[in-house]
Amino acid sequence: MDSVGNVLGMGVIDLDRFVADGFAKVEAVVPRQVGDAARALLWKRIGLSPDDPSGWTQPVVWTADLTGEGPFGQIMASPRLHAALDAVAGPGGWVPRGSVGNIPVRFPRMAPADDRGWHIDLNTELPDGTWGVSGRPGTLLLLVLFSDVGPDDAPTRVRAGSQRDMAKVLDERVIDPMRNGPLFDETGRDRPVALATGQPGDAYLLHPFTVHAAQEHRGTEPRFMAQLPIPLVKPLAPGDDTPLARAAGW
Ligand SMILES: O=C(O)CCC(=O)C(=O)O
Repeated sequence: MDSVGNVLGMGVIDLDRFVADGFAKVEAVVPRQVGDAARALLWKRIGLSPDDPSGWTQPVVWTADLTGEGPFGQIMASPRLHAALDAVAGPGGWVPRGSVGNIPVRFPRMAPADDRGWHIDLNTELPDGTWGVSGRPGTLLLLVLFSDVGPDDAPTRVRAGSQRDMAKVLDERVIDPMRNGPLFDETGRDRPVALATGQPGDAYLLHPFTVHAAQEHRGTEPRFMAQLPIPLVKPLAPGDDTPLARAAGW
């Protein structure tokens, strides 16, 4: 167990798992009721109803929280979330943000969207303000659940341990993810696949190199989840002494 984790993350995040698998769950960053309140706001925002499936006509509806209103602000201010981020990135190694950002709502009972490819998220800002992917990432990925997500409810798929494979193929160069689909598809493909299941208020921290993908919704209740980058104070690099660096195999 990491010494930082012993002090800051104990009981919040399993750092050994994070280092081995490239992701770990943080249960109840906020109480379930806060996650439920966030979902209620999101239903209004997308103009659909949990009680009227006739309106569920698209496999994915994108919404967002850009202001940190109510429950979203509570989530981003969560002491449990902050402890987990301190444990993974080192105390003060990440930049707080107040809103949860983009939220794909995935609906059941229809042909799935064509957005289920294996990938890692954009992690490196270029001087012109555009983003690419590199082995010196400036972000890690946070997923926050706002609905009950079981194995059939379109949980994000995660190739456990794939961050180590990705660390070997990336370097200082910033690449365009749109031109590197086959690389992402291939990297870590023999790794076991884990599912980001849980309940409203649960979260997952993903290493910026961990390969993951959306999937079809085979359940009955729409899945609400935020996916947001958490900025690092400085880009991750070999020689760093954090669980993030150790997870990369450096
Ligand atoms: O499960 C999802 O909806 C997509 C998750 C994802 O691909 C991401 O966070 O980048």
